[in-house]
Amino acid sequence: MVREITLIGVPMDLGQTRRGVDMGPSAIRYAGVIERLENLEYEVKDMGDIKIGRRDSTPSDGHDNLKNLQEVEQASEELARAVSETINSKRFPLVLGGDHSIAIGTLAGVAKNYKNLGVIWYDAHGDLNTADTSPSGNIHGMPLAASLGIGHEKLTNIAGYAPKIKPENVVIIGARSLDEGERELIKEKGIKVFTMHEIDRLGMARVMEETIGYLAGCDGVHLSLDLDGLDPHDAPGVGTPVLGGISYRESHLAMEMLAESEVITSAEFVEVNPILDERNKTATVAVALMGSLFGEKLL
Ligand code: HAR
Ligand code: MN
Ligand code: MN
Ligand code: MN
Repeated sequence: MVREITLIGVPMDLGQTRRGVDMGPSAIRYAGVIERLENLEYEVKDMGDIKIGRRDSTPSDGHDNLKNLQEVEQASEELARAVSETINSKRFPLVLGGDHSIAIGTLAGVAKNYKNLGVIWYDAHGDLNTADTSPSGNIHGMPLAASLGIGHEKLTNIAGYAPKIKPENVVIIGARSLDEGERELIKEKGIKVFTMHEIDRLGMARVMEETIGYLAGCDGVHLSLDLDGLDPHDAPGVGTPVLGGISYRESHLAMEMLAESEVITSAEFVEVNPILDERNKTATVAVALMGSLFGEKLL
């Protein structure tokens, strides 16, 4: 693992309608992310936050089912530049959200630096909607589709190229709330998904072994961890909680196995909403998982 980490905060809340997720980066910093990583002997630089536009500041100009499209597009371009510059300077980009729409910009910045990027999408949701299939018009339900080159050109073409990733290089872990259009896309593209059913049945150790094996041909692997992948008992501070999720312990095991395999080359932790949280529990969980991802050991 690269020993130099750059933190990039993205106080984005325009990819969905609940307020408060823009405070996610602050909550994660407050939960001690820098100290946690420095204790593991990483050199950590916090580049601060990407600038986010105002909610509803531009008319929808006909994109009826893509809320705040213009502002999401602008922030994604800026984030893509920051992430790519980080990788160019041989540092590990650790992106702090913000709602999951930020993955569009993160992946735009990451993928241009790899020939065959793998992605682990740790989430209750598939985030595979487009304006045509989305039940909400919320762009945080669309970033995986956009990164695959599916959806509105303003979202698929961030940083001037598309697609960012190939369907055969994606593994979704923790899915338990998929919309009809997402299920169809998963089948059509043959995307690898470990739903909660497989996690219950196989156990997290086997799921992670299979995930790491499945992505073995990739020259980099991005971890996109949506805190709502965890069970709401363990991570209550999220905008779209879904019962029956991955436990805190299973998530630690997953991060520890990723650390051991040394496959992860970039990461983002998203959807932390301190307004909906219980005493910053979800940000604290996020930081604890980062600890395991970056090699913290119990003994
Ligand atoms: N699938 C629903 C939609 O597209 C809900 C998406 C919820 N999104 C997130 N991202 N929190 O995973 O509107
Ligand atoms: Mn337009
Ligand atoms: Mn998500
Ligand atoms: Mn989610």
